[in-house]
Amino acid sequence: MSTARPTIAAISSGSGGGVGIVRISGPQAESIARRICQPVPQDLVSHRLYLGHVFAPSEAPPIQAHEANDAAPSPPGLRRDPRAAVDQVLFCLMRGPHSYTGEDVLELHGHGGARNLRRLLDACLAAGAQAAGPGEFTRRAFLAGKIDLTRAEAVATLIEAQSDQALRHAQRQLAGELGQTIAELRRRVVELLAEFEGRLDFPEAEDEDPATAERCQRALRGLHAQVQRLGNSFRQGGKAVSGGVEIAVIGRPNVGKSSLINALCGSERVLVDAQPGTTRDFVEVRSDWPLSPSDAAQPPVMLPVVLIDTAGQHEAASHLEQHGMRLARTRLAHADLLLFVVDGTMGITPEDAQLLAELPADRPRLVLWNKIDRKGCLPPPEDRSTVRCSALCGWGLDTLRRTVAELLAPRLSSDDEVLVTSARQAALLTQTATALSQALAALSDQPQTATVLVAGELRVAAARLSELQGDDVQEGVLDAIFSRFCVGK
Ligand SMILES: Nc1nc2c(ncn2[C@@H]2O[C@H](COP(=O)(O)OP(=O)(O)OP(=O)(O)O)[C@@H](O)[C@H]2O)c(=O)[nH]1
Ligand SMILES: [Mg+2]
Repeated sequence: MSTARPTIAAISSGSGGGVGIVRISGPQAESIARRICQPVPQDLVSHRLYLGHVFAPSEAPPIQAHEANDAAPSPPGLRRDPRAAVDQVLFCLMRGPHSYTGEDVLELHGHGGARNLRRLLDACLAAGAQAAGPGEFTRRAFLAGKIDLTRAEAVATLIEAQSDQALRHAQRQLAGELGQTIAELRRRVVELLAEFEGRLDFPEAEDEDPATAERCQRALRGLHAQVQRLGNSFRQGGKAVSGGVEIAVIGRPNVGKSSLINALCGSERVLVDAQPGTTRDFVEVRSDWPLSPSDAAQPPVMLPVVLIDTAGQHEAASHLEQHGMRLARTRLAHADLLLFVVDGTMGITPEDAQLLAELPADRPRLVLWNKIDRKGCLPPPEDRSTVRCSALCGWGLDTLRRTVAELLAPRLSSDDEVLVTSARQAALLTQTATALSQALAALSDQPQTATVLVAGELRVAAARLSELQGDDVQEGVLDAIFSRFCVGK
């Protein structure tokens, strides 16, 4: 009995466009082609485009059961009327393993348009295919060993890319750069592990040569530093590159936080009112900021940002406001940059000073001296971290954008480095770094007796790196990763 996976089908092209693609993958791909496409030559050549018509299988002349190996040619002389066709298509069969999924893959290139593509897909489903789930083609490519998990994740990053920089990083991951770095790190961990396990097997032969201990320590230190740097690259740039820079706008009620967000987006996205306490929930607004001046020859480089409007922070808050303030504080703990808004007519009040002191110290921040259009606005302190602006009149916003870009420049100019762009990868690298640092600590404390401990930690480190590549990874983890994908990818 065959244990082959079902044949799956989905619309694989995005919305719009003159041409759309329906993709079918699995053992029945060829027999489905023979059931619904006409004409299909008997000696159908792999990876070659053919012109033909697709018919719903119910309109097909009688055809035998469509098991994997009974790909019968369409009977000659029984040509169907093209006027009854679903669509005229170019179709291509890519026989496994030389295909995206490693299985037989059939692609139907039909006319674009959601309705037409849906009918093409229906013909495939009626001919025996099952509707594919999100990311199921890429999941099959991973399970067939065509790509490792870092490359599968790069496919999702590529599709979600909001900037040229994100696209470049995704392409590099897709080419296997991160996978190769991880494989090399794992090779070095396993090499060290073999050395320590050898000592476990032959304790009498334990090498107490101080030069050997020093060499192992040096190797561990080097590995730890590299893993840590790679793990940190997510916070320092990968997150910004893949999802956009998160900027939290905070301050007391009524200082103009929501007005500033609207001014920066150029449209009314959040509520503004003269009454304090207007914003209760945090609100996320996506926007694209030009990073470089545009000229006629070249479009500007755009930085995708997520502006986060938050509830005004103040002492005498109602129960509901306090809830909003708590939510705001939780959200700003994950932001890449903090914009603290001050009402320039009041200057830095004692409450402002306290709020400023309570902000996470490790996050870049700017103070926005707002409402400078108003009479009696106080002079701001003369420092580079204060920007004067008027959300109402739009003054100072270009300076603000420029200053933000300068502050984030170190994170955004890391085109040459391999970056980690998923939280899963970053978490596994952090766990690897922890295991390596514990191995290092054990080796430094008791160089003669640490063998068991060091071997144990190295085993953990090797396992985490394997997980990163996708070995021994649990179904649930795969489900979570591929649920990010769209259907058809
Ligand atoms: N003159 C002047 N008024 C401003 C400026 N920015 C905001 N305002 C006004 O200040 C009031 C409060 O603005 P909001 O943007 O709602 O302030 P907020 O900080 O979001 O307030 P909460 O949501 O209540 O915390 C509104 O009446 C705005 O029109 C500015 O630059 N100049
Ligand atoms: Mg507000």
